[in-house]
Parts: sequence; C-alpha cells; structure tokens
Amino acid sequence: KNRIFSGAQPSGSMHLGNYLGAFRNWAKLQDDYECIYCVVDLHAITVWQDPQELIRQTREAAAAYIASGVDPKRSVLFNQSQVAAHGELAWVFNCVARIGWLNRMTQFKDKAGKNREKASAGLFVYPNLMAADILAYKASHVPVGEDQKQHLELTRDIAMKFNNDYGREVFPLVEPVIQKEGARIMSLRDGSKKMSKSDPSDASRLNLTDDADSIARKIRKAKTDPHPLPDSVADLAERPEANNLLGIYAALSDQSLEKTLAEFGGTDFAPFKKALVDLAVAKLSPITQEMSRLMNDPAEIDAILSEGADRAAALALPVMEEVRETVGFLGRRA
Ligand code: AQP
Repeated sequence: KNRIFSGAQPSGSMHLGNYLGAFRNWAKLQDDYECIYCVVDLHAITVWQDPQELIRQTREAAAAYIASGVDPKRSVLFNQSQVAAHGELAWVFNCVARIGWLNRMTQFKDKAGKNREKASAGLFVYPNLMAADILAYKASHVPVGEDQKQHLELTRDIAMKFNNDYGREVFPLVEPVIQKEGARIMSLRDGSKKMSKSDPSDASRLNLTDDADSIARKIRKAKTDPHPLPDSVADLAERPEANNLLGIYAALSDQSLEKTLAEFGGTDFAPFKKALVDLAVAKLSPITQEMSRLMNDPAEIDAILSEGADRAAALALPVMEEVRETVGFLGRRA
C-alpha cells in the first residue's frame, strides 16, 4: 500500500474548513492507503502559543481527527513533538534547502506580513520541517490543498537535492493527492479570505466545537449580497459569499453545486440559510458530541497519541539510520 502523511496545526480551534478540506478526506483515504496523521505541534509554535492552550488544542485536534472518522487503530495518529525524527531530519533539510527557495514561499510572505524581520526563524524554515514530516516516513503521497502545493514542490526539490548531493536514492518524490474542487471553504465574514483558525473573528468560522445555537447564529449572520441566489454556477463567479455558502451546502450534503443550485436558485438567502443551518447542525453535531466525549477524558486521547508516537517512531527509525549513515554522522556502536 502507498503511504500517506498529513497533519494540521493545533494553533486554534479546528473548523469546518479543516473538516471539509482535510479530515473528512483523511478518513476516506484510510481505505486505500497506509495513513499517518499527525497533530503538528512543532509547526504551531512558529507563532506564539500559550503552553497550556497548546496542550489543550493538541488534544482537541486529535479529537477532531477521530470524530471525523480517522481510526487510530488503522492509521498512525500522534503529535509531532513526541517523535524526535521530525526535528532531527528538519535540521538536515535546513542544510539542504537553499535560502533562495524559501524566499519564494508565498505562505511565509502572507503569514509574516509586513514585519518580516520580527517573524520567527521557524516560520521561515517551516517548509523544511514539513518536508521532514513527510520524508521521515518516506511517504509516497500527501493530500494537499491549493495553498500547500508550493510546499510540496519544495519537498520534492529537497528530496531530489539530497539524493543528488549524496549520490543515493534515499528519498522518494512524493506525489500530491489532489482533492476535489470546492474543498476550499471561505470566511463567513469575507468571501475572499479562507476560513482560518487564526482569524480574530470567531464569527468568521464554524468551529467543530460550536453548539447548534452558535452554528445557527453564525450562519444567520454570515455575509451575503442583496440579490437572490442565481440559477447557474457561472453566475456565482462574482458572488464570493453566495458561492461559499452554496459550496458549504453542496459539500455537507455530498452533492454537486449544480444540484444545490437546482434546489435553491432564484430563492432569497433567508430560506436557504435556514436549510443550511439544519444541514450543518445535523452533520456537525455528531462530530461535536464525539469530540466533547473524547475531551472529557484526556487520558484516553493521551494514550492514543503516545501509542501512535511509538508506532511512528518505529517507522521513522530505519529511515533516520539511513540518513545518518548517508550524511556521515558517526553513530554509537550497538
Ligand atoms: N478554509 C479551508 N478550506 C479548506 N481546507 C482548509 N484547511 C485549512 N483551512 C481550510 C486544510 O486543513 C488542513 C490543516 O490545516 P493547518 O492546520 O495545517 O493550517 P492551515 O491550512 O494554515 O489552516 P488555518 O485554519 O488557516 O490555520 P492558520 O490560521 O493557523 O493558518 C490543511 O490540509 C488545510 O489545507
């Protein structure tokens, strides 16, 4: 079986975008791949995280994966900081990747903003850690959203340069698993921004921990435009908010945008939003409930993550031995 690696940062509340764009797919991929799913806490601290919150959010992320259908028995599920190979291989890759490559990463520019000089060095070398996450397991496939494509390209460049520099085919060239269109969920307050954990406005996203009342309130208040819903997909091009809400409906109901428009085209936003509230509550409440059950007993999640970390470390062990030998790191005698 081909091997998948993927992860999400425990840097805030997990939201509908994470679910529709990632977790739900991860669950499906378990049928066809050997899957490694990681809560990437090392990545999270590239921007400041309160230590107690980081622990809570790490558990919450793991709970979100499980509640979305990731099975910790079939898949390897753990948090990144428990497996030393990630940090170790990232250092080697810091010495393989070129500064010029990293300078071209658009996500760094977006996240660092104007104050580049004040961003952490970790945020700059983040793509090298991501390459290490994937290659420590010699994963062959990575499910990526549009925003991560550039980083995956960098992972391939790093693998290629490493193999080339050392004259050995140590690392595979990972392939993206392209997700279906419409997986990009936008902010409820601004149809041009993606729904994001780090958006200061809680009303901009549906958190997977939101109760039915909050979901209803946020959808009712979601930004719209003054026109009725259009009849055709082409007419959605200039209407980002309508496009987003219809896209969410389509994704949650597992039907096409065309079919959704056939149902709601020509109607006002109000009745559509009512239907969307009902659908969102019906689909998300089992996830919210399962997450809350899991969060009530952190010992269970912690045990799952530790056991997953043991399995992950065992998978990374031979790869790291090969890396050390290839690079010329003198080892302890057995
Ligand atoms: N809005 C989104 N629509 C579709 N997919 C999304 N993902 C995130 N937001 C959306 C997918 O979720 C996975 C985990 O993401 P991440 O935690 O690594 O970080 P991110 O992509 O940077 O997510 P956020 O919420 O926007 O976090 P912040 O605000 O911290 O940057 C990924 O597969 C991602 O594509």
